[in-house]
Amino acid sequence: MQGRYPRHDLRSVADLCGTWDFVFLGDCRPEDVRLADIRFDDVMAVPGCFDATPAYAGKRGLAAYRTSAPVAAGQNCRLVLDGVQHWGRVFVNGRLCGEHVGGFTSFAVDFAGPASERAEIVILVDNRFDAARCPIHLPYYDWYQFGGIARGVWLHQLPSVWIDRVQVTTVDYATRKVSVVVHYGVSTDTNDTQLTLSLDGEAVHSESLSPHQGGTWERTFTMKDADLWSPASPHLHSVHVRLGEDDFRQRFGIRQVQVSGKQLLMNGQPLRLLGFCRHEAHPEFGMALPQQVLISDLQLLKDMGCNFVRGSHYPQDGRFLDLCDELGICMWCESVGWQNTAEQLSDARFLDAQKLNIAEMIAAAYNHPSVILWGLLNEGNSHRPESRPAYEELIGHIRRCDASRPVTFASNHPFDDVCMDLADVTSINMYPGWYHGNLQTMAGDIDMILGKVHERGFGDRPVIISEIGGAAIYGCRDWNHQRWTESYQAELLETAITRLFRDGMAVTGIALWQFCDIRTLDTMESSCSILGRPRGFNNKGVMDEYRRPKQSYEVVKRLFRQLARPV
Ligand code: ADA
Repeated sequence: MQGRYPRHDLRSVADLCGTWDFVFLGDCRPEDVRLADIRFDDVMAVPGCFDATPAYAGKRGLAAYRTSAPVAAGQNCRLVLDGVQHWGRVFVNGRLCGEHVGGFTSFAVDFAGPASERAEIVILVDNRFDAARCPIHLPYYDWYQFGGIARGVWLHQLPSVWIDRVQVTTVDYATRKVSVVVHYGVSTDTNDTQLTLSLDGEAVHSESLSPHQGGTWERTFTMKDADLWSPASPHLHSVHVRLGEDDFRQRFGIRQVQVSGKQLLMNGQPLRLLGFCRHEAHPEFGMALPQQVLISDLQLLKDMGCNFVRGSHYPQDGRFLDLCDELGICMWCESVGWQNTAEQLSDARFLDAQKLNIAEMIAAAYNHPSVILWGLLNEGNSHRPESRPAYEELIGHIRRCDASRPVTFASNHPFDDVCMDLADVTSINMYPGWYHGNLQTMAGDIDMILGKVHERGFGDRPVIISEIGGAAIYGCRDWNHQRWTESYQAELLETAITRLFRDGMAVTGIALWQFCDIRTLDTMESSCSILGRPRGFNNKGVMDEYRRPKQSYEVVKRLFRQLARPV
């Protein structure tokens, strides 16, 4: 991912975003496609979701995209694709170079530079549901899974020794000690390759390496007097590494997130997280949000006094994380998942796809100081003992990829969860006043659910209410003040926030469900069938899908701003 600041001064990187050739091949298997027979008859925006355009609205099937780019003949090349929804196969000059499962993570495809000076790139993209091919995108999930090359595409030309990524970890915020790990690759043995490193523009280290194969280089540095990152003062720093002919710039923040008893601490200070669950969705753009929408979403979050976003239910765009780093919004990043069953959690293919998704999510988001929590398996079957091995395996996998952040999962089983002890932070989804009870019984239901969490011993650490909310149809106002009206939703959210943050409740955070309305699936075979989703939308946003405010917007804003004030 190129990101919001220049990653490379030396390496040649071409941005391939723009207009690509396109054809919708429909109901055809990728294995049956002969590249030479593809007749491109249309064009499509990259990044973009083809089924968010009126011409292909609602279509599921195979599509082909094509572009071409200049390359230096014979040079090693790397194509970086930040998100192909939700399965992709990449060809360069007619040769198969790689494929990828899962739509929300960046992947790279390497190829030796062609003899010619142009690379023709063709990508087959499939947005159909096929659990065998793509086990982590299942048809019953409660959001519309758009298709297309939904995030950026970049063509890198690599020298014979190159830097894959640079990871910066705060070892000790008090002394400003950070560790820098450089992951590098080698195509030709090289002696005496110079590595130089600067921090915030100042050269701090230089040495000679003889890399014969890919590996890692690591060293710690103390950045005396450097500013720390926090939501209130989101200071950022940068490391620039030069290795032979290649270079890499990485932005980072100095901050540590720790669990201490019932508190979540950042740099020793307790955090109170106030925010929303957010899908990356817009009726006109699908899941390929233009920069302007990312920025305006953050403006709205800030306006409401939020300092927290739960990225439901998949890794969010790196450009959004860049903005969170700059604006001081804390992020919960989670891998793709939704109400996965014990049977799915026992399936090796599903687990392998989850592990890949988790590893890619963490590699891409590792350096973002805004990311404070890793999440997984939203509302999985964590109440069934058969699911426990999967939770153990996947949580262990997260910790092996990154031991520096706490791990959590949103559970909808506060009474009978059997995996909760595996997490560092207890996170509970609940819908009092919406799926059960009413506005009068709601406060009592919240107390009862939280009481149960404490009784079962899961309140001895930070507790986040990772979903709570109710739906309102934008513009629906009625004297009866019943479900689906804006006033019912506004009162429901007011009750939820005031009850959860009244003295003595001691929750660490809240992620209201949800930021804005989102298109969802059209099915009867799901816990969230179309009959409970008027217009085909999940209408629990405090804004509609075009970010027009409902009555609850001002309510949340008033309450969050009060709660955000230092006590
Ligand atoms: C669940 C789920 C959300 C959404 C919500 C709802 O808690 O995690 O994705 O489906 O319910 O609106 O019912």
